[in-house]
Amino acid sequence: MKLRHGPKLPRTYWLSRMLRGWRLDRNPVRRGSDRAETAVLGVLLAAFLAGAPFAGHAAGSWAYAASAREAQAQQARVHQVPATLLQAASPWTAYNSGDAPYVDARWRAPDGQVRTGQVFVLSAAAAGSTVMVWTNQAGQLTIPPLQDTQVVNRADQAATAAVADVARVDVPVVQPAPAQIAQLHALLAGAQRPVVIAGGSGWSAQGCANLACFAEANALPVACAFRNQDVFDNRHPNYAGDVGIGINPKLAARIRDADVLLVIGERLGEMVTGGYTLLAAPQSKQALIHVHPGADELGRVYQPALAIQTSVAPACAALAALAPIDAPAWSGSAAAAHAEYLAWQTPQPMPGSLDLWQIVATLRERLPEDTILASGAGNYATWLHRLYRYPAFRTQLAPYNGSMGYGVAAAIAAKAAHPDRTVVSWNGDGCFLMNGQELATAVQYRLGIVFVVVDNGMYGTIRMHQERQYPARVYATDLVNPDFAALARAYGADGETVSRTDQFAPALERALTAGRPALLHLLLDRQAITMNATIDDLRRQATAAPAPR
Ligand SMILES: Cc1ncc(C[n+]2csc(CCOP(=O)(O)OP(=O)(O)O)c2C)c(N)n1
Ligand SMILES: [Mg+2]
Repeated sequence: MKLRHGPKLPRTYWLSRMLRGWRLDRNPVRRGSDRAETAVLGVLLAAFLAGAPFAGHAAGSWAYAASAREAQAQQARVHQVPATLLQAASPWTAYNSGDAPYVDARWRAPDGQVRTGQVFVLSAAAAGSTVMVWTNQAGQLTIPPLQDTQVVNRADQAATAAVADVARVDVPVVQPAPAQIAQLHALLAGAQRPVVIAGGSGWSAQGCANLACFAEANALPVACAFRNQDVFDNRHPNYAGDVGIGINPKLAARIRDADVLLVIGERLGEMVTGGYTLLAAPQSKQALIHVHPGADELGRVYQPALAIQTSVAPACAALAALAPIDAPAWSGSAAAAHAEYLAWQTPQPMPGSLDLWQIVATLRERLPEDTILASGAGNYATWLHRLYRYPAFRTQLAPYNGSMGYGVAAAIAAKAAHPDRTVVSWNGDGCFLMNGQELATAVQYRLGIVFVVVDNGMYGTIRMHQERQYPARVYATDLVNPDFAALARAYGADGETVSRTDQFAPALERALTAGRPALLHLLLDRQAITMNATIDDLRRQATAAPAPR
């Protein structure tokens, strides 16, 4: 028997409508009416199957009417409720006509819960005032006619969700055992060539200041772990450089030759150990003092001479309070390490008309001290890591796990959290292609970020590995890129192409003062694949002496 259906509606429509009715039965709000609808549709279907053709028609019409009723019901659930505004940033100055002033706000909803989210405010509403929050359970944003102090909840579901917010869990602070700090002091007092490596989680501006105080009092050279370069002022005379990809060979030698290695807060993984070569595992030649909050990390790969389980902040406070070691055997080593760090930044020639050494030097000179620099993963980032001097805590956002595209998203979050600070997002072309659509978010929230895209037309890092391991066998690493500057303009951001070094400083100036997102598209010579070798160099070296597999 052939199934028939109502006018203009395919039979699958009303069959699915029935199924939907059954599903909605579980929804306490809709339960009653949908059960009735389902029952009626069931009767009509049975009649239709029993040979009454009109029943198909009636079922279709019924389903149609039922869905209209449902839409109406959803509409009815859009309602205004009074809420108490607790805090709201001033609205943005109008971006362009028709643009809505969204601000971050906190308000107390009628159920007593405190909510946070982006809200739509016509004029600055004072904390404590009652505002109207519009909710819409269907998930569609409804913009009501606005009056002063009227607020629309954009995080639509948040104002009406029946579930409580997830409680914040603060990780307990673990204090170092005083006896272990005394042991640390004794080990250090007996050292000839100590080196400190700082990194990991749990840092604060105070913790960083305490570390600096400890380093100064004891003339210690301090290196920062991979992509944790902002826990020690890179301009400090005791700064020795960063321990990660593309480490300064002189710093690597200093760490290998150290007799006491004090590692504070950092996990001893592949990046910070030069692939487990700077320290022999499991028993390192250096007497290892490992200060870390996680019991699981201590002794996991390396057997330390002293393992101190403690949070970073109290550890640094305890170190700062230690009596300085008199006339240390290593005096002068911090200054030597810092000189080697500076020498490592001496500009080297690179192919093409765009010189990234000079460009990062321009960033160094021009950017305010509290600028946040966000980057992703790729060889393009090595110029930034090696040449930028991170001056203060929380000025570097970079993926410890090497995830590409991080520089875009991290910059957006940073600028949203710190609208008054300069934020630069430093990306490769491959990286930017992974998250570049978030330019729309930056434009939407009027986040004046400077996006830099270093475009070498390829996944350069992977090409580097190909040339080292399989010279001249290029596979799937070329990229066909859009005109990134034009793309930025299409999003509503500023966009400029920079193909020569001398164009960069004025373009940066315009981007910094644009008052909205701006993208600088840097056209890099394809040969500039690493900081010290071109594609041709790598190919030549690999052909002359094939890399061990
Ligand atoms: C999400 C993700 N995918 C893949 C990789 C592996 N990977 C590391 S660097 C890289 C290429 C980066 O290309 P680009 O951003 O253009 O920088 P370049 O190396 O050319 O300087 C790839 C694919 C990664 N780190 N993260
Ligand atoms: Mg690239």
